[in-house]
Amino acid sequence: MEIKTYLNNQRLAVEGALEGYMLAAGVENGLFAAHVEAMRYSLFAGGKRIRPILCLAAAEAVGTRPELDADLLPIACALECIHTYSLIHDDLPAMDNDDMRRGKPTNHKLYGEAGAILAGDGLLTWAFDLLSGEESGLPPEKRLAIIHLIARAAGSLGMVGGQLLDISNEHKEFPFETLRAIHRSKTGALIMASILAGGVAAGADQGQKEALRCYGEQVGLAFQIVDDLLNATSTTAQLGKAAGSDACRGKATYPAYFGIEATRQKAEAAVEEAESALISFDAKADPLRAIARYIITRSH
Ligand code: GRG
Repeated sequence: MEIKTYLNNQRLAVEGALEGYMLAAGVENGLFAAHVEAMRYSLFAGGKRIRPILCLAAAEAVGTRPELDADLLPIACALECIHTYSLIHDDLPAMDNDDMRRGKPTNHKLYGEAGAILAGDGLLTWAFDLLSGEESGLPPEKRLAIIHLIARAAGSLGMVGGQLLDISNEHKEFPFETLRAIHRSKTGALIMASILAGGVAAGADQGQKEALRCYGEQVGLAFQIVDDLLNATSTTAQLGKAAGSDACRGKATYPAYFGIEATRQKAEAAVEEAESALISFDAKADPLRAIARYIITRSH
């Protein structure tokens, strides 16, 4: 399987669906046009769409029902909306105060702080609109389970809590376990929820859910380790956002604890564990396997 082609096709499917749902919601014009423009600016700014793609790939690994993708796309899109909201808020002056993201000015640089806060709020709320609305044909009990696991992952016990833990520990020394807790909640929780949501939608049994959980844990870890490595070793032009910003902000990172080479080995080990977690799955899990490999070779 050619992973680049697969990722590109899935990305286009997610982007097409996002466009379609936005048009159908009828929010493009009228009184709220400026707000929707700010939401659209970040939503279509060139993200990799890795969370929605993981969601679709996890469902593919578990089941082959042909209409599954159509049922799942609103859920995949909701995950991307939540991720985009988190980046808009993360870039705000009150948080990381970043001017550039994906090679473009950050949301608040164009729409002001209030506009960016509300663009993030709008995306987060729209995500739950998509999860609970008419767009998906999944049965209500599956939808409820998915909404619950995504809400848990995005909220105070997941991404929001992790962000606060991260910010409040800047310029402080703390044990490595705290760094793992920051990563697990700030970055890992939404990645895990994306994978489990796909599994639940496809009707994963207990054993399959457990395997997906192990895979998600390791892929989330690899993703964050690589993010730390890229921040430490790439240029701003390569990243499309400020390189070296972790060190400037006094953020603890894997390279700060272990050095670059040992950090690379840890990323490789996490990917190998992610692959092992899928041992009981057949070839339908090949996209999940390839995504795990892609994560440590990505350049931005
Ligand atoms: C504001 C509640 C709140 C949370 C923010 C996600 C996040 C929490 C902060 C972003 C900081 C950061 C660099 C985290 C490391 C991993 C990460 C989420 C990277 C960005 O995700 P990608 O690489 O981004 O999937 P693209 O641009 O491809 O969408």
